[in-house]
Amino acid sequence: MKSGFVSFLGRPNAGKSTLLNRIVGQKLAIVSDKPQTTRTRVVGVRNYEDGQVIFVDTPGVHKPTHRMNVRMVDTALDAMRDVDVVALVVDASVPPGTGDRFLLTLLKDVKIPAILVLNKVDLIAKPTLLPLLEQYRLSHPFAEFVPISAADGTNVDVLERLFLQHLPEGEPLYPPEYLTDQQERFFAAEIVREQVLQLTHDELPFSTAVVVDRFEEADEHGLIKLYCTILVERDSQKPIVVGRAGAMIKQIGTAARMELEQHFDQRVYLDLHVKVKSEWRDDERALDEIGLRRR
Ligand SMILES: Nc1nc2c(ncn2[C@@H]2O[C@H](COP(=O)(O)OP(=O)(O)OP(=O)(O)O)[C@@H](O)[C@H]2O)c(=O)[nH]1
Ligand SMILES: [Mg+2]
Repeated sequence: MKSGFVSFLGRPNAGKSTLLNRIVGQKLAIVSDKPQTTRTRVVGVRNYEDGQVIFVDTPGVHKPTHRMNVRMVDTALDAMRDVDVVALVVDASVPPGTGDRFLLTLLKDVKIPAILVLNKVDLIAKPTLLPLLEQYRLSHPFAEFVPISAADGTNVDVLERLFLQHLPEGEPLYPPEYLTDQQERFFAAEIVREQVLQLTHDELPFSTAVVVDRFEEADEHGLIKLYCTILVERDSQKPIVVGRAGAMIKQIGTAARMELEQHFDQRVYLDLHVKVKSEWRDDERALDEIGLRRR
């Protein structure tokens, strides 16, 4: 038997969370087409006949502009320690840049096997793949190079076999039914935030957060009651999230409720509020409150 930890490292938007969800077969991490979607580490366990892998999804590494971003990047970098394999997930559909070079320098200090995952190959023409692989081959002694599509699943099974190969021998660390260490409150807040990300634009995706104020377990009618606050940074942002005559907040609420009901397999009553909390991205207490890890 093999067992151990594999962490995903990469730039924002590379597809790390999509890959985690694909591998564990459940939506543990929210996904969006905007960068910096994941803000904390998300763990997912997958059991195989011959082993158990604990996958660690992390926030995309970027230049921090606020305390929030410092915490996000610290979380990603910390996840390279105390794991057995690190997978550098790269978006093959965009040309490598300074962010990629920064990640490669970080890998220099890493003693564990590093696997290069070239994601989104469904978006690129085959001939562009080889030169890209060659470029990465010259840049770091990766243990493996695996082109995949996390979106359509291409080659993901091959990648999973390679992860197992590079893990140490060992008995499973968690019982077979164990999936994640994330709490239900986390999923509730993230599912709401995913809709905010999907339905808003410009600065809003970056400057909003969701706090669960109250989470009432299902009552005798099987109804979960959830009271959440959407934080924004400026007075001018509140009317955007609320929308004309409340149209936007209604849309966010309806879409989130449907997702929540699917997630909890229960009926959900969702109450959303929008609150201005200026500079919350630089407010350590606010960051604690929304559950961002402190180093
Ligand atoms: N076409 C295509 N799109 C993908 C693939 N994998 C992910 N995406 C899309 O890329 C976007 C970013 O995906 P995420 O999984 O949120 O990326 P991430 O690396 O977790 O991003 P951060 O959390 O911001 O670091 C989403 O719109 C995904 O649907 C893929 O293999 N092919
Ligand atoms: Mg992510």
